[in-house]
Amino acid sequence: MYPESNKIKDLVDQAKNILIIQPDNPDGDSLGSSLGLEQIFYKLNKQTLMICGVELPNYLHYIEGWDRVQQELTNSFDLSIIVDTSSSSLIENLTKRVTHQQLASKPLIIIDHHQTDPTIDFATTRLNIPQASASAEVIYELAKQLKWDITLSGKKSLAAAILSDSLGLTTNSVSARTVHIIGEMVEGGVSLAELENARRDTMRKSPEIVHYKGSLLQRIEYYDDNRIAILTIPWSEIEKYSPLYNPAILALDDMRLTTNTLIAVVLKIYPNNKVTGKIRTNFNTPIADKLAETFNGGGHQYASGFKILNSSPIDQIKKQIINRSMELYNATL
Ligand SMILES: [Mn+2]
Repeated sequence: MYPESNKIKDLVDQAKNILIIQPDNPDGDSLGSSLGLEQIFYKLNKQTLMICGVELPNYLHYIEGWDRVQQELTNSFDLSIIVDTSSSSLIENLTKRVTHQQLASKPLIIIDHHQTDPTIDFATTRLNIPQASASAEVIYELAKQLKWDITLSGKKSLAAAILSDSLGLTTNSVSARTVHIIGEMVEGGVSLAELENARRDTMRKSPEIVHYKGSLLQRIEYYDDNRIAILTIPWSEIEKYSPLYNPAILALDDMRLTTNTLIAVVLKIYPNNKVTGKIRTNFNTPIADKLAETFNGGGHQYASGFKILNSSPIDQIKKQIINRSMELYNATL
């Protein structure tokens, strides 16, 4: 039993209208976790509203129910739950729609699995299990401990979330328990083939995007004997292609799969000197979180990100990434 479970049960028992919140960088885990909670609360006769500060990207549309996630607060709530982040910088867009004050005036639960220290400091209770492969895994365990029933559709959502964050049960954070949980879901009627098929369908790209991917791959820069791969995406391309496909996702896997490469970074350049970085590292190079922290970002050992406002010129950022990466992996070799 998690120490926070009973507290969470009390808060849910007392609530009628529950707001379920995803971070500004929604992914398969945050979406599947939200939908899983929605289904659990449905069985408990609670009203729910799922919200996210940004529009859900197309590649998440394979998870059934994504279209129930709203961007505006259309109902009052007496309890809110943030899934899959503890970082205040990842709810900035959201707080344009639901103010800090509104959130802080009602009980707030955080359910997360990130290693980084929390910066959302007004939560009533925070259930954070860094060993878990996904927030959805934490939600499944919590539901089990509290004997909350999960509908088949809720199990499908949670399974999709775990498979998404664990890259099909292959990341370092996958424990025997993670695999058992997926087993229990399959016993409960979830078809992994069906989930994977739906996921692959959304990976189909238009010829235009396939060609764009080709141009991205040609622009990848390699440093330090190919150990570091960096790709820069300018605003003009973000504007043109992002609605169709996330440009970073088009290139990251190929970057990581280059001979000798340990670390892959995609930098996106936005107007007003804003730069974001998406970091992925290979097995045996668990430094992604530390590299992100150099820029006040965070995340996991193998996947992390950061955001810089008032950024210095991009070449300087690259230099910083290269120097810090070398420092970090040379220390682990
Ligand atoms: Mn997650």
